[in-house]
Amino acid sequence: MPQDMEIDPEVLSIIQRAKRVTILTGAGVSAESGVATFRSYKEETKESLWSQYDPQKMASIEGFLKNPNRVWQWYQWRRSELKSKKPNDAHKAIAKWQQSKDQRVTLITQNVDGLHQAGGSKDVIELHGNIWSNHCLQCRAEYKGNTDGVEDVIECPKCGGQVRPSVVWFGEALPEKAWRDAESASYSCDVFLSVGTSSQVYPAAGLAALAKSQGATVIEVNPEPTESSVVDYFIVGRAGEVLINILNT
Ligand code: BV8
Ligand code: ZN
Repeated sequence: MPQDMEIDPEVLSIIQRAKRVTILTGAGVSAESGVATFRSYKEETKESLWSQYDPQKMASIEGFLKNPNRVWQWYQWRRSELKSKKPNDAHKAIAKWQQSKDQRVTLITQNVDGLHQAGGSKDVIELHGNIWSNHCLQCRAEYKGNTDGVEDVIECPKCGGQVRPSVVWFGEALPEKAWRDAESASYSCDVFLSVGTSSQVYPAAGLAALAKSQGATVIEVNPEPTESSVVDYFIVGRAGEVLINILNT
């Protein structure tokens, strides 16, 4: 879909008339930076030995307790893959949009890659944590040591517990403040923009319905529209070109 793609003028005016816009992003926003999405994980990692592992099993407390070193090494591999990734047009467009004087734009992300911040975004609500931070499983103290090249699970200097990545694993509760901020931003928006997410992981996937229940217009940006029943308008396209178009029109 070329840069000069046409977004339905009616949808465009709804977005531009909005005073409060809440954006929820998923792995699709980082796809244009070359970061594997969860859905395309198998396809995009088929070269690596990690393709045989199910992300949902690896990203779980059960997975970590069963084989801490393997899960730690999986995150070290993902970090090494991410190191060379740069923020793309979608990240930069959202960061610019957040500077808008006449619209309050709140950014909620499911991504743990930190590319929104690298793209210039401030106040990013990270629902599922951040892969560049670590903390102790036992005493929850943040671990600030350098973990580059460390292949085995690190022992917490405070309590001897196991150090783990500060991401939210399946079956774990989301960070309280982040969830509260995400809920209130969804409750209090005119437009809820769901960008690059398959809307299958909860409770994040429930935020659009929250917004709709408060009268917001729900708009989805995705080259493969989801079947989500709460979406009012589907903008079928890639995040980078769609967001640049929204901003430039
Ligand atoms: C919890 C961090 C309870 C880790 C992640 C209700 C119903 C069913 C199940 C549940 C439910 N409630 C809870 C559950 C269980 C579970 C869940 O939702 N399971 C799903 C799979 C059915 N949820 C949980 O376990 C949550 N915790 O419920 O705890 C609790 C409560 C209180 C007290 C104690 C416990 C925790 C969920 C968070 C898990 N952690 N990540 C890590 O990264 O290692 S989730 C992870 O996967 C990501 O963060 C993200 O959320 C998700 C992947 O989804 P997407 O981002 O949408 O990516 P995906 O690949 O699926 O899709 C990409 C999309 O982009 C596609 O649509 C594609 O078309 C599009 N795309 C591609 N290219 C582009 C593009 N779009 C635009 N532009 C492009 N260029
Ligand atoms: Zn500890």
